[in-house]
Amino acid sequence: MNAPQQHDFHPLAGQTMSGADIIVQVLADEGVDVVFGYSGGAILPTYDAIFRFNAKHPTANGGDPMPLIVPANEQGAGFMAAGYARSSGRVGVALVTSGPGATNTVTPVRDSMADSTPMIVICGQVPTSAMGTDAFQEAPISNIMAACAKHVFLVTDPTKLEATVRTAFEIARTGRPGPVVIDVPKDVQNWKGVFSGRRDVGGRLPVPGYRARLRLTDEARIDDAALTRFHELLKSAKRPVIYAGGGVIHAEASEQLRAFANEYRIPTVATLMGLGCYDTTDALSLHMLGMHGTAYANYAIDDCDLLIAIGARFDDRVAGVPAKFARNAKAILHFDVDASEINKVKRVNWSHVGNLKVALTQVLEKTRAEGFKPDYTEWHGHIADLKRVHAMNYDRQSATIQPYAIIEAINKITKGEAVIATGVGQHQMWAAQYFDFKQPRLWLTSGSMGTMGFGLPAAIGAQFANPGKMVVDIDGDASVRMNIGEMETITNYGLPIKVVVLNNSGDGMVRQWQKLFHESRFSGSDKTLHKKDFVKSAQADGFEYAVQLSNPADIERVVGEFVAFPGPAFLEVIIDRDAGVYPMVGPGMSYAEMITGDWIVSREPPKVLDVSKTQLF
Ligand SMILES: Cc1ncc(C[n+]2csc(CCOP(=O)(O)OP(=O)(O)O)c2C)c(N)n1
Ligand SMILES: [Mg+2]
Repeated sequence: MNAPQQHDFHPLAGQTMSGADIIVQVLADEGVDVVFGYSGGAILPTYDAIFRFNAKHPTANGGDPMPLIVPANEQGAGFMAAGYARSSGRVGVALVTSGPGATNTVTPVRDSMADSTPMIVICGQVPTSAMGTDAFQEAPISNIMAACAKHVFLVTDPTKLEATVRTAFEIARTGRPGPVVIDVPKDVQNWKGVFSGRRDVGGRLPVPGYRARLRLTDEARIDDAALTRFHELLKSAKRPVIYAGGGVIHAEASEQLRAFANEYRIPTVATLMGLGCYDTTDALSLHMLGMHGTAYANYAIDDCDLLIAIGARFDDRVAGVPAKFARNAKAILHFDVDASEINKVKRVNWSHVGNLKVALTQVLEKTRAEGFKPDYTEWHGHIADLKRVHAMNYDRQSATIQPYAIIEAINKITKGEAVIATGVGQHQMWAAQYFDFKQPRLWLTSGSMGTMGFGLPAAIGAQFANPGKMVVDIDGDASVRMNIGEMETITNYGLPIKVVVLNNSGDGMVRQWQKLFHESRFSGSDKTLHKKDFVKSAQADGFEYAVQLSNPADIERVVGEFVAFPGPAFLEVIIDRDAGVYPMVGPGMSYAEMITGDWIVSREPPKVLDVSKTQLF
């Protein structure tokens, strides 16, 4: 017999409410404690509902239970919601008006899809009677977003509004997380009807296909034969490496990953998105692999005889030349929640699709039961040599500030415990390489999309999700300009975020590629003649601490002062314009051919780059 179905009703069930009130009530039910958004005609009823909700339910200290945080631009709201989600694992919410308000969130929606970030964007829409007439501020949001969101709902039947909003949360946070867009016409917000208040699955839309797929992966277990095969493959390896990706963080499986890796002391590399899933200060952490990974991580990948990929997808920044990736591995094993990632880029010898927490627990139980006791002494010695000989390094005597020194100086204070957000470019890679991350969800960066302008709003969202935590934004002079309006958002809300701009007077990463592949023709990437005074700009935005640092002798003192400042603080650092990101695995190159620059020891003399092999940026 089936167990009796549990019904869970909200105390307000059965009451008559407006559509807008229903939206806000469901947000509250789902635990939403902050909304990021910008108002406008088509979303006014819901803005009004939030105002009334907050007035009616003050917190113990008289505050708003669901504060509404207003950005300078809706793109900012989207990235705030994403920063909130990435740093907490909870669903971030953005609330915007129709037309331009909604289209301004396309970039964060696509960014969140590409990096598997759970987020909900609620957009106002023109009234149903006006839809399709090119009405004022009408845009075909469900069509536009369908191509880049995990799911889109256009609510035309107001009786389905409540179930739709509840289902949106379910879809955003389950399986491979992602953004869900809900387009709500104004008449649907103004409609009055009964609040069902049903919070269990019966109060949601029937999405049988989706739930069936979820159940399959949730209930998937590695069967005995596969467990035995896993154990055999592991047992026959002398030089195993774990290659851990963002999936470990999304699945909240960092603890299980650490338990498995540490039980056998298996060296671990992380992708850009996986940083923090394994403590980077551990002796067996090889930090990041890939195009700009550490030389020792990439060499370890070349030297390993078994690669265990966990929640990682062999993307082109890691396996640019799939055939040469992990070329000495006798076997590759792959755990993922998404079946479409298996054998997508690289053929694997063993795979499992399912919940990572469960799968990692299963393999650890199996290997324990088998009394697996590997002796990796030789491999550990090799790893220690790789880390020592090919350590990250730079010109420590330089007369100009080297960007790496700034990250190192901040890291010395924050010790792998601060939340770090970034823009996109060289500064992003330097931050990834030189910061430590002791825990997951501390590293917020736009990985797959590589969206400049991500840093400031993501840091804001993260500070709301983690009020007591140190949040640092490491930005580029170009990236920060993209959403520079959000500097004022930081001071408007008195957020103690530390904003660093590594100023190399231009699009450094673009310049690096132009140097390598376009004979140093710096087309459109030079900002030496730009007029912006970043310190004055920060002061104008209300930053009481706004300082420029240009002398290497002042680094320790100024960075110390800056990090210790109790409120919002801004630091512009004039860095060596020619500083590069090394190592670099150029297009078409294998890890063995990686360029390590002047300060990191390479195993092979650098090769001449052949750009013709790929058109990838
Ligand atoms: C929205 C967007 N536009 C263009 C690019 C292409 N792009 C990648 S890095 C980069 C330069 C970034 O310059 P800056 O923020 O100053 O960082 P730096 O590389 O100098 O550290 C550009 C233009 C991008 N990633 N995102
Ligand atoms: Mg720059």
